Amino acid sequence: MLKRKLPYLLAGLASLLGGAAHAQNPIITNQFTADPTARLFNGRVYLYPSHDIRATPGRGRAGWFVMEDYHVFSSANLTDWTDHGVIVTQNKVPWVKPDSYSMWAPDCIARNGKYYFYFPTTPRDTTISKGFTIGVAVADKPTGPFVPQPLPIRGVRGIDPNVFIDHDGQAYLYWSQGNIYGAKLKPNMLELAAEPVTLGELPTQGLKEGPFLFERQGIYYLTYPHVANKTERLEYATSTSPLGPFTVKGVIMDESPTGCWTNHHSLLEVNKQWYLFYHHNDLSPSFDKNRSVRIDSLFFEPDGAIRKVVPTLRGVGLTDARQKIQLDRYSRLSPSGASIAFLDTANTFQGWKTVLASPQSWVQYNGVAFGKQALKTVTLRTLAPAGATVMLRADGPNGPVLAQVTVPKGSQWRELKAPLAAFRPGTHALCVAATTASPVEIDWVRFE
Ligand code: FUB
Repeated sequence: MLKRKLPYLLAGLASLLGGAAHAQNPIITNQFTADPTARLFNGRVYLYPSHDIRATPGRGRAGWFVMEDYHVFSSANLTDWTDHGVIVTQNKVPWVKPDSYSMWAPDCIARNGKYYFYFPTTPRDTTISKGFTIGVAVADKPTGPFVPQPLPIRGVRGIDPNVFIDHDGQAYLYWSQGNIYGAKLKPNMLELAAEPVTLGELPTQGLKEGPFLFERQGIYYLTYPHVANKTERLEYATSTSPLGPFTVKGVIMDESPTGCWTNHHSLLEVNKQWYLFYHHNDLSPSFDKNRSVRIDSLFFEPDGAIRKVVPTLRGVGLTDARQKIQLDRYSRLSPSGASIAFLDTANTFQGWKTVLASPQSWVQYNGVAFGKQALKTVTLRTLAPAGATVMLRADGPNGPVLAQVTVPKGSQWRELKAPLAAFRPGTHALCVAATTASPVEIDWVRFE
C-alpha cells in the first residue's frame, strides 16, 4: 500500500518544498515555460514544455531564446501542478552542442510501456546536421529517467517535433523547418520509416512552425502557429488522413494582444473536456523570449470546427476555497478603479496583486469550490496605506455578502482574518469590492 502511495507522497512533498505551481494562467510561476505539449498518461496530465531562462554572460545569447534543459510537470486536476525536475539537459546528450542553449519545443508520447521524449536542438557535429535536428530520449515512466539515444533521428532537419499514433498503430513524426513536414516512424519510434512529405496545402506566406496533430471523430487536425500578419496566431487545417492532403480551416487563437511574438500549443481532452495549452509572456512582459504556459478550455462545433479560444487569466479548473485564491487572475474587473500589478517588478516570479482604488471597484474570480462543510473565517493578504474596508460577495458584485473586512492603515503586507457573515456551499464566483475611496491591495484570499 505504502509503495503504491509513495509516488503521491513524494509529489506532495515536492509541492511543499516549492516545486509546485498552481491554478490560473500562467500555470507555472516558479520558472519560465513555453511550447507546452500536454499528454494524458495513466489518468494524469503530464506537461512537457520547453524552459526559457535569462541569458547571462557566457550563458546563451542576449535578446534570443536561451534554453538548456527540460522539466516535466504533472497534475491530477489541471489546477495543482508538480514540477518533477529536469529530464533532459543539453550537456548530458552526447550529440548535442553543449553550449547551444537551443533545447526548443519538445513532445513526449507513450508506446508499449515506454515514454519517448522528442526534442529539437543543435548537434555539435555539423556533419550530422547544419542546424537543428531532432533527438529522442526514452524512459519507463513519464517523469523519467530519460535516456537519450546516442544520435538524433536520421533524415530530419528542423524544430518542433510532434508525434501522433493512429488507431492502426502507425506512428508519425511531424516537425517544421519553414514548411511543416510529416513522416511515418518505424515501430521502434526512433527512425523514420519513409521519406518525409511536405504538408504543402498550408499557407505559403508567413512563418509556420510548431505542428500538433490529433484525431477526433475521424478528422485529422493539423494545428500550427502561423504568422499571417505580425506575430504568430494558432491555426488549423483538417484531413481524412494523417499526412493529408489538408484543408485550411481557421484560427484557434488570435495574435497575442500584447505582442508576444511566438505562440505554441497542444490540445488535450481530459474527462470529455478539451483544453488548449499555449504560451504567453505573462511573467516577462517586456521580453517575449521568456514565456509562460497557459491553459484555456476549447470547444468544437457540431461540424467539427474548432471554436476560437479567447485567452483568459483565470484559466481552467476549480479553485478550492481553502487554498490561496489569486484574485489577480480574475474573471472580471469593474469598469474602473481596479487594476493588476506585479508584487515586485524586480522579481516577477512572486506574482501579482489586485489594486482596488475607488469605492465600488471590484474583482471577480470564478469557480471557487467552497465545498459542503461550513467555512468560518477568511484570511486576506492585504495592505491599505490609509486603511480601507472590503466586501466579499458570492456570485458577483451584487451577490450575497460573505464577509466584510476592515483593513487597518499600514504600508506593510499583513494577513488579516475575519469571520464569515454567511457560508454558501458549492461552487461560486468570489467577488471582492472596495467600499472606501482609499486604495487597498490584495495578494490573495483564503477561507478557513
Ligand atoms: O521555443 C523556441 C521556439 O519558439 C519554438 O521551437 C517555436 O515553436 C517557438 O515557440
